Amino acid sequence: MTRVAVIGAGPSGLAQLRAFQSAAQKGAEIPEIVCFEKQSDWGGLWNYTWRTGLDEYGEPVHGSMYRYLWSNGPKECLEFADYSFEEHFGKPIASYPPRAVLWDYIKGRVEKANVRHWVRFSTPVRMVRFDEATKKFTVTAHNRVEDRMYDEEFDYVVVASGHFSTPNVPYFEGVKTFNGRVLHAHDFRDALEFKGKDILLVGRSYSAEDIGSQCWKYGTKSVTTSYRSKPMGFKWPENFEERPLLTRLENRTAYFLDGSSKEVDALILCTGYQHHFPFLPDDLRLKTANRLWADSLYKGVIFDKNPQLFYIGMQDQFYTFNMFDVQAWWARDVMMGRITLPPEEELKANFDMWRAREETLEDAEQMIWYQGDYVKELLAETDYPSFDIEGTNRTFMEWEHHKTDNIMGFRDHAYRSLMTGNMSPKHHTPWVEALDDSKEEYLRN
Ligand code: FAD
Ligand code: NA7
Repeated sequence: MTRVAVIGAGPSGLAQLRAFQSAAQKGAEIPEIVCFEKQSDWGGLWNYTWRTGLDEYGEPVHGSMYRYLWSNGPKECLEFADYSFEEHFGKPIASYPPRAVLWDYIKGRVEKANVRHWVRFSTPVRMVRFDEATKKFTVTAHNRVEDRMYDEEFDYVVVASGHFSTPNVPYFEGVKTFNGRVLHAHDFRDALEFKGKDILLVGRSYSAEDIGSQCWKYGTKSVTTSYRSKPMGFKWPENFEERPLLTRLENRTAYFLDGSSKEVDALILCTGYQHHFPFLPDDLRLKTANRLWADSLYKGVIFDKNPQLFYIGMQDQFYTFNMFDVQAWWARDVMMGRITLPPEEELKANFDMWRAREETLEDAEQMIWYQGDYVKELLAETDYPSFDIEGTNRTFMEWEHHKTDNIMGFRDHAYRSLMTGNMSPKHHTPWVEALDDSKEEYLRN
């Protein structure tokens, strides 16, 4: 029997499980699926952990999410086409759910699909090898509960281990002797730690924007963000400012490229993440920067050096859950022989076309249409339930405009579901006043 290994049970890995289960549900014969998950529960980053550094087994902690995290984009843009929010919660809900609410939603679909028995929890994959003669993979996994390592053979491997977990940590002069707290966004957990403090964040992307906004919301004295390329440019509140790049630190003073300086209590490096696959040898390992068209992936999914190896969710993301779904459905259909791969020249030409267009992208709007078009291309080749991608793009545009209008208020808006056509209600409390991020509080009528 054909065997498929899925590495990771976050949104991408779970999309792969649901893709196979949905084929089985329609009567198809599917391969045997084994999903290896290093954490003790599923949901990937959405499964919050209080731990930082190493976990209870000495494994690097996967989680980069923090308390009080609310979706940074409208839920209408990530909704599963085969499992709506309304189906899960039994009513329409507001558009920017906190982490716990989204985790519940992700779990709901795979609980309904009854695929938990496919997952081996607390089992990190240690190594994957490919044998050119037999065309099979050997996966070495470590059952941490029994502290036992073992090998198993597979015909296909799907890497869905995420790429927002291993921090990119640049060095700044004087950081060794800085008299305040230094951490990377990966280790940020509770904004209340910084209440009443002056904090400095390096970076200008989602983490800097969101951790800065959140610390501000929970009572930080001042937020300074420092950019390398250009400022974020939002209309920040009074005690929130953007400065050029940090050049050095001395005691508690931070110096910036424009010659200015500021006393700060903490330095939070919001400097992004590395694609990091310590369990993959040179011939199977994806090496790419965080970009919309990742290196080495035909159709954004198949590894160019081995057509039996798939990567889900490895691109930089506007689209998330429903893009992972479309990728997983597409990968499934290749594995099940429903899609015949075109000759390599054609795959390469397709890759070059997407890469060339990626290099022309100038702003978020163009990037959103680009990723939407990519999702459309894959969607057309699978039986994933079709959904309104242009409508999704337009919702993303509204989101961008709402952020530009009011960065601390964009989460108070509501949008129409592209899956059910129903308008979402406005949340009962403005985001800046909503300090309780529990599921119960969010879903309260
Ligand atoms: P992950 O969620 O990272 O899951 C990967 C899984 O693989 C994990 O469970 C991990 O334990 C497992 N794993 C890793 N290595 C191994 C191994 N060797 N063996 C076995 N298992 C392994 N997206 C949104 O749509 N909206 C948001 O608001 C949003 N906010 C975000 C906030 C933060 C701070 C971060 C970091 C990301 C955010 N994202 C958001 C993007 C996020 O990448 C996706 O939502 C989603 O979690 C990606 O799913 P994934 O399955 O690809 O990766
Ligand atoms: P991103 O989106 O990869 O952004 C990384 C940021 O870090 C970006 O602004 C970079 O600056 C900046 N960076 C990287 N290296 C440096 C150095 N050496 N000096 C200064 N600045 C640097 O990561 P995020 O963590 O913000 O977001 C990841 C995901 O988490 C995202 O999908 C969200 O949904 C949540 P640049 O812009 O290149 O000038």
